[in-house]
Amino acid sequence: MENYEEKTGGDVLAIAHNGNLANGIMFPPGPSPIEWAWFLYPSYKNHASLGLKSDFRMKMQSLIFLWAFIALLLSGCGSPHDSQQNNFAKQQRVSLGNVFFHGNHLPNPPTTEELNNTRDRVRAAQPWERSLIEELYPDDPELWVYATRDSDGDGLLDFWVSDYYGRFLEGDTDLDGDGIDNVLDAEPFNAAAGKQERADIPLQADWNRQGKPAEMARIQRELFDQHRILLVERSAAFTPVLARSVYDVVTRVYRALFAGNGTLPTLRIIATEESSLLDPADEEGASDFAQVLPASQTLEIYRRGIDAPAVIQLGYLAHEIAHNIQFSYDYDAQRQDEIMRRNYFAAPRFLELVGRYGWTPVKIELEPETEFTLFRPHYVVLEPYEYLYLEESMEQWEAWLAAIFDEVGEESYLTDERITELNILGDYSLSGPWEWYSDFVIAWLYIEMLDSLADRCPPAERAALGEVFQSETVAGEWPYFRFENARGAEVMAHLREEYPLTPADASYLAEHYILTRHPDFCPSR
Ligand SMILES: [Ca+2]
Ligand SMILES: [Ca+2]
Ligand SMILES: [Ca+2]
Repeated sequence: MENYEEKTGGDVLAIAHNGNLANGIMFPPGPSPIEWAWFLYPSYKNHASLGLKSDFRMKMQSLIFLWAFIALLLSGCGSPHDSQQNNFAKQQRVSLGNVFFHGNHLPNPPTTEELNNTRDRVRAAQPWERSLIEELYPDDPELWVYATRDSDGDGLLDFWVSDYYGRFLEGDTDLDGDGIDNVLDAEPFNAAAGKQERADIPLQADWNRQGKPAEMARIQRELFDQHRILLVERSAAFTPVLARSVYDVVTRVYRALFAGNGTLPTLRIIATEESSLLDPADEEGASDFAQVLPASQTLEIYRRGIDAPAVIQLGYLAHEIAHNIQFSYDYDAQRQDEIMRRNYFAAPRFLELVGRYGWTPVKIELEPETEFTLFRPHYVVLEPYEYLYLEESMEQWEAWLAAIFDEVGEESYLTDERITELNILGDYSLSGPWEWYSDFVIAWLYIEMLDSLADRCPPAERAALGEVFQSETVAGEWPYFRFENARGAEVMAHLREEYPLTPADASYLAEHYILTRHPDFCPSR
């Protein structure tokens, strides 16, 4: 651990229990470590495998290096470099065909002039921009065009790209500039086509017309008509269970927020996708449940999240929508524009809120290498802060947690008194104030659900249920998250006040999400 921190200058982002730590991974040359900061990587991850994002890039880079090396060795005898790369390039194009909704048109192919211009612009770009785009799309100027194109010339690029393998993400939310959002536009790459009379669920995404189960179609219709949230399938399908979980989180967990046809300006789309990474078969992405993309106001749910037990879906969806809520504290047109243009985040109101619970932002200078003008890598976030919690840095907390883990072992780790008395929920919650807050939302929700059983279940049985729920269901998905540690934390009063659960909703959720998994407890009277 010490060795690791020394090598990385203290910017340890991999979490203490990740086996990869032993190798002492260093940050790759190029953009400074701020880009890997956890803030705006609001993915609800498996707590056992945190920090892997910095590994991805290393692996990607060594992979590219390996291809080049093999190609050099074998050039002339049927190069595996080419076939590997072709496969990769093919995946990029398949992914573009699902970027807004399943089977959307592909972008218009570049003209010769566009290709030449883009080659020139890449050649003239800042070195860090040039090397990243060349790594992401090796020898593929057509993809360079898509990554740098601004179809309607409004200054917002058509796409953002994931820094990990370059998966294309929605950038300009109406890229052809015809006034219809991409996701509602039957022809998102054609300003002269795809318009509708009014912004409605389009044919290509309408579950009613696709013959989905009536309950799913009703949920999609209600969330869109009343709350302006579109449920949309991209590379993966919704399940009836997931649609129900989404519906219950919006209309019950956040009932007060969405009451009276309420909307959240920072949540527009909830989409299902196979993976956060380009290749769904890539194990590295397999532990991602879901993620919020603030620029396009989208919550993406991945395979792990789609297949998770319903009560886990309830938890990570509440966590992710809490991120949309965090962004909404400071939402206005100008801030949204800054996020969409360059991923610049300013969140004074949210920081003031978490400041009441021990979080202190420390202003830092952004490195020049975080400025991208040619294209927009998603995880390069311009957030001019690092954070202290109870006056200790994230690295100090991580080292402290790791020492306790080493001392008492996995079994007793999160029940250790030093951890419980500070109401620490787990490793991920100490990666920054954003995840800390969202993890407390899960804990608050689960505790409210369990407590709602008070009228039908004696305290000892409820406590036993809580233990089994924690150790069997929750720890099965998130081994380093213990919601019970939230009991007594100061922020719980804020959450109760901000998101008041009605007794009817709390007991409905307990019944349908917890007791269906643990039916031996608390029989109804
Ligand atoms: Ca544009
Ligand atoms: Ca459009
Ligand atoms: Ca159009």
